[in-house]
Amino acid sequence: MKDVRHNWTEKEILDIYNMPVLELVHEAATTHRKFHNPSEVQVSSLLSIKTGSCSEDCAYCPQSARYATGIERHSLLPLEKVIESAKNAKKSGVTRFCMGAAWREVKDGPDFEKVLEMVRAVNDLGMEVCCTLGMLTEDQAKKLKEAGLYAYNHNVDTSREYYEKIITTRTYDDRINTLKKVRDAGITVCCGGIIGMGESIKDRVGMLITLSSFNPHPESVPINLLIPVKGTPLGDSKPVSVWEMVRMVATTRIVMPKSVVRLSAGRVNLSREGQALCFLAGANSIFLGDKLLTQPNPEANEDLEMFNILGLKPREAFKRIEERLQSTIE
Ligand code: SAM
Ligand code: DTB
Ligand code: SF4
Repeated sequence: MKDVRHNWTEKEILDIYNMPVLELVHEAATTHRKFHNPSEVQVSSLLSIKTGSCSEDCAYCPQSARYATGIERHSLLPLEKVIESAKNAKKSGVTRFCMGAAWREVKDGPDFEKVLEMVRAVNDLGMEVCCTLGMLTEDQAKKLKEAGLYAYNHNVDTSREYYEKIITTRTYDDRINTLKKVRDAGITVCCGGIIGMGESIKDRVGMLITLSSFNPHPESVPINLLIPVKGTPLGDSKPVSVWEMVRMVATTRIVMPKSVVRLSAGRVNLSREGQALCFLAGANSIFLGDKLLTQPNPEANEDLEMFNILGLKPREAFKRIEERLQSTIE
């Protein structure tokens, strides 16, 4: 059977997700070793370049203007602050720098011009530059590419069916259209979602059907564990068990064998042992640094210590899948 498939069925993915968990981890670890160097982890860091006051109603998000979450809001950061933050990240071994803005969509004008400058500046530091700015037009995607943007993050978040329970101010198809524009502009795609929002296992599988139907698959797939933030509609959500995170990561690895699977938000609520199982099950990217966009992440020192214990090492920048495959074979 072909290694990379775009026609996974619900039954096939459900059967994988529901395997006895150790069998599942073994299968995912085997797939992982076929396509990736299992001791390499891609290390990214996040900077919120514009925080809060977002017009959207995403039920999980502390940055929506509709919920009182007490986060510190700010308009677009000055270029120097961004460069300083990227330089610091580079010093701690980070190879991908991701800039996030709490926008529904990008608007042409001075702010977008400033973002283009930021992209150029971070690219000049020799880092992979990623942005997550909301919806884009074709022209904006092209301009970001020309400025040196390497990846664009735009998540489908959940299944098509569950999506409308979480977000009403834009549609699943709006998201997919932006992702198409990103792909057509020649930017790599970073697209995943969240578990722990009250969705069913079928919804998790539905999200994986959407993601794996993209051809090519997204180069990165972030799996976020919901951080329940007080003031948001999902602030009182029950925590999901670590086994569900392990199952989700493992299933993602099997269904999209060549993609980088990122353990994204929510690592503060996972033990080291829990994260180790996720790495075994095919996760091969994290965010380093004590803050995500607005919410806490483990301290960088603790993560570097975890890497030491687990024998993991940060992967160098711009290493594409073909080169990684080569280094796995060597
Ligand atoms: N405004 C842009 C957008 O929506 O695409 C970019 C920023 S948005 C914060 C990026 C992603 O962060 C969301 O799609 C969601 O998957 C994730 N996220 C936001 N809040 C979260 C939370 N409380 N827990 C886990 N993931 C979260
Ligand atoms: C993604 O999937 N997770 C990151 C990144 N893409 C931009 C964001 C996580 C945000 C967690 C909530 C916060 O810090 O505000
Ligand atoms: Fe706005 Fe993005 Fe948060 Fe939704 S996820 S409220 S679009 S910042």
